Amino acid sequence: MEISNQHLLAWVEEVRRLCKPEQVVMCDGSEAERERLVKECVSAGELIALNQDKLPGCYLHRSAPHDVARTEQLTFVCTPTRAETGTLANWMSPEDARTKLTALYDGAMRGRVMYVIPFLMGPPGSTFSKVGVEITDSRYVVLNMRIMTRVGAPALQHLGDSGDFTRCLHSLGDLSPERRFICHFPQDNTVWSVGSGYGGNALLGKKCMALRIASYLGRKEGWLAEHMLVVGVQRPDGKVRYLTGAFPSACGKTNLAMLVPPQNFAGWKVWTVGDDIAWLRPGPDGRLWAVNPEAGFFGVVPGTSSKTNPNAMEMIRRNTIYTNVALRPDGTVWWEGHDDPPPERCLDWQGREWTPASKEKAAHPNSRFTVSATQCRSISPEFDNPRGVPIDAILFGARRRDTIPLVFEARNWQHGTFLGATLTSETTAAATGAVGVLRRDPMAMLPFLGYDVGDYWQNWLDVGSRLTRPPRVFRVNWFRTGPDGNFLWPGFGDNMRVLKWVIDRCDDRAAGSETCIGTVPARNALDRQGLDLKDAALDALLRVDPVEWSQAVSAQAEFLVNAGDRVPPAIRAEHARLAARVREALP
Ligand code: SAT
Ligand code: MN
Repeated sequence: MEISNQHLLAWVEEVRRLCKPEQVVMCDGSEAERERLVKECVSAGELIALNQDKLPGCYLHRSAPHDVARTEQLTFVCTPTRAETGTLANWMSPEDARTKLTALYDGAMRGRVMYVIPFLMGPPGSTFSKVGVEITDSRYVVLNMRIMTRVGAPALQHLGDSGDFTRCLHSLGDLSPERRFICHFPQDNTVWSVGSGYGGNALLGKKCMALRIASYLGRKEGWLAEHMLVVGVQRPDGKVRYLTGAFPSACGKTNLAMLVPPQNFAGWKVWTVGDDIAWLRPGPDGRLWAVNPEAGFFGVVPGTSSKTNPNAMEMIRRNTIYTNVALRPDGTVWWEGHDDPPPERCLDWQGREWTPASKEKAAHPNSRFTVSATQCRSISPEFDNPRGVPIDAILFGARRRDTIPLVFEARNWQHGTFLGATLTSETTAAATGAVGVLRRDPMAMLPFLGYDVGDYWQNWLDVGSRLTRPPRVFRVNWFRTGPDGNFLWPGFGDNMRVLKWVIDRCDDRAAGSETCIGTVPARNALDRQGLDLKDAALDALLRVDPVEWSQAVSAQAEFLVNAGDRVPPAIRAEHARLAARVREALP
């Protein structure tokens, strides 16, 4: 492909001299390119062709066994001063990072092909959209980026002669965690990643650019880059309201984004705009507008079934790259939670013989599908709209077995910002490390912050102050458990019942009950038709226990200290107000 942008060409030349590849290939996003790369990957063993009758266009990739999730401890924000990165993200000085990584990149592509991928994040022709260019020595990365972003002409057209693009450099290196670094240079609009071929570490348009770098750009330019799904909820009268939801990785964003309402919700429909990332800007009308910068879905596979996500099951039957799932003898794939029972025998995610008697899981808990958004039958007609969609409600959700009710509403934007700021969740397999550990995850952005968290909260407040019709803000929790340890709420399609209450609140037609933490649904305001949920279970789901909450308030105080000295006074004030209300509610 002919590229005439001098800034781009100069950077490619600079990287070529450093990495010393045998060949440089400019990616154009064409079908011919895809076919060529797939063929090469299959003969090199980087992809396994699946049963093309049953799963047309589908392939399986097995990653290195120690390279299966984001490695947060090896991810750095490299600002000139430590204070700009703040206390919650890992900091490395730009000089140290450049020195360390330059040594690792030096000659790293010897004898290999260096691919140059111009990509656009966001719809073509949108003022929201941003161009990135990823240089990589991984064909798997090229194939995934082609699905997850708009590659080639849309990016080059958007860029024109400008040098305004995110420079994303990636090399597999030797895949060793000892020599793995994911470094962000927000001031230079640059990402350097080496030593991993896994999703969020290697597909640099996603978390690295669209969240860490974009959050920094958003602060400079007055908008928000968030770890959020975006959906349109259509009422039986045809009116669609849009909402976003911030949840940590592997807490069900993809399932919620593709939700199919239960039987008795005739006329209701959920439209998918995005399942992972939202870019949000105040519009001239005083509302908050959102686009999904991505073009595909990189979803968690285990647990995906016709019950939990029928739209996804249909979507991943063709043209899908599977990473780290199990392979059945007939060339189809399987995972824990699949519709089919465990196969008598198969190959696990590492290619080893597996039977139901095996101790380990067949699919890795963080195995993934990569698939184009165009294949999703619930994709919103507004998906590509350069204007974005107007947001009426924002949900903050996380995994919490106690304390947090199924849903409650914030008093206003500032209180809503506080709810997001103090989000706490149990960790999942999406990052390496222990699973099920409670940690603070402000706005579900802990692993993706591109600058100091106090400044980040201030940007939320500043954006809010420019909205004359701000979205309402809600906290949701599908994961509360009863005394037996089982989930109290069925989740999945039944989450529609919560969405309906949220939408009805936006229309001022759902009853709420005031508590010390916010407004929970009035007992009969939550639609339980067709659901076998006893009053006692509903009460347990909606219960606000002041004793539990006074512990939560103390833990929040500690966290607000750890968050550093740039925490906005408005956030501290919300905390003080909550503390006072909880104290009053104590028996
Ligand atoms: O691997 S990714 O970071 O892209 C997915 C996730 O953890 O949310
Ligand atoms: Mn995510």
